[in-house]
Amino acid sequence: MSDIRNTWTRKEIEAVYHQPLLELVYRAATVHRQYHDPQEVQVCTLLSIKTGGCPEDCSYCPQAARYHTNVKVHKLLEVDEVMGRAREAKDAGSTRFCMGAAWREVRDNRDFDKVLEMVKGVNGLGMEVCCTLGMLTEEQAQKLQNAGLYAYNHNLDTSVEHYGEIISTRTYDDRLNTLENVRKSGISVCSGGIIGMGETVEDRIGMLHTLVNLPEHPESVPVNALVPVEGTPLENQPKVPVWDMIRMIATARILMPKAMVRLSAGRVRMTLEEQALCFMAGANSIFAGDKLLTTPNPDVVSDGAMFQILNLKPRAAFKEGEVPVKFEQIPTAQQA
Ligand code: SAM
Ligand code: DTB
Ligand code: SF4
Repeated sequence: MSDIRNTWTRKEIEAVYHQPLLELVYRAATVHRQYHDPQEVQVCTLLSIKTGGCPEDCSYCPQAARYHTNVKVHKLLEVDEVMGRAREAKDAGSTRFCMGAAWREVRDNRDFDKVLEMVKGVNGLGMEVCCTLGMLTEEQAQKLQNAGLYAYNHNLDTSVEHYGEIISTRTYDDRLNTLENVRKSGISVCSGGIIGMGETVEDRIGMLHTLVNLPEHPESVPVNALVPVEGTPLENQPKVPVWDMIRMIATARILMPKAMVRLSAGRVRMTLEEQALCFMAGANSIFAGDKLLTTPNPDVVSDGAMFQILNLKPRAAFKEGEVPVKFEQIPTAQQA
């Protein structure tokens, strides 16, 4: 078995990343087979529960109020509507449901109480429930955990060195602090980043270096390719070569063997063959449905065809193993 450690040096990571491409994919595929069933890919669904009007200045993001994008702003959705969407996602084969809010941070108010209700409800459906709501305190993380939250997504996005070029309204340490609060509460950690934002290869390696050397590896690592959105400062960024995406996925797989490595934003611009190489390199999750949070994503029919052609099967919920499975302990709406 390949070793699991959090003592990786930058030099070691560079050596992994810069191997001849096919050698890198072969090694990642080998590690992948030691820890996962290579035919399984988890199908997840995203829902933007509060869209746009965000006070932050993340330069990739269509939801920042200061940029003029075509995003349709809406306040927090009602619990019933979210439950309907979660049931649809479950019926369509998703096992993880991730709710995103365009907030800088969670505030202790009625909206947060509603989100706690949503978490309880979706958990009661037997899905892995994930949230991405911005910064969190330890107490808020604990409340989410008590409500049945399985995972919390909070991306590092890029390296500490490049971070200031992308976001000025909060710091890298703020991000790490939120991840620590999530970890302390016993919620599974989901953290990754975006490539294609004008970063160097060293920045990509730097981000992986920070992730792998956290006290514990994140259980989930989304790798996003920037979706350039008109009106944002990064609207004219050139598309990243798929080979960069493959190198990122393969390196993340080798560094964090047990993690779910998620082929996240950017699939709309990838062919089936390109996505197949990402799965070969160790990606084992996709977001399904024609919308991510606000931007387009491949439709379920083409993803269904992709699963058939590649003989992939959707992965069941709660297979990470090390995180306590809570949903069975919580009465569902019918039992309560
Ligand atoms: N407001 C919360 C936050 O920033 O943590 C949660 C929502 S935010 C949209 C979640 C993540 O989506 C970001 O951290 C970023 O990694 C990713 N993201 C946002 N816009 C993107 C884009 N245009 N292309 C790729 N990924 C993007
Ligand atoms: C992540 O890393 N990627 C997802 C999820 N975490 C929340 C979000 C991608 C968003 C892409 C831009 C949009 O659709 O607004
Ligand atoms: Fe706001 Fe999150 Fe978008 Fe940043 S990424 S502008 S915090 S919604």
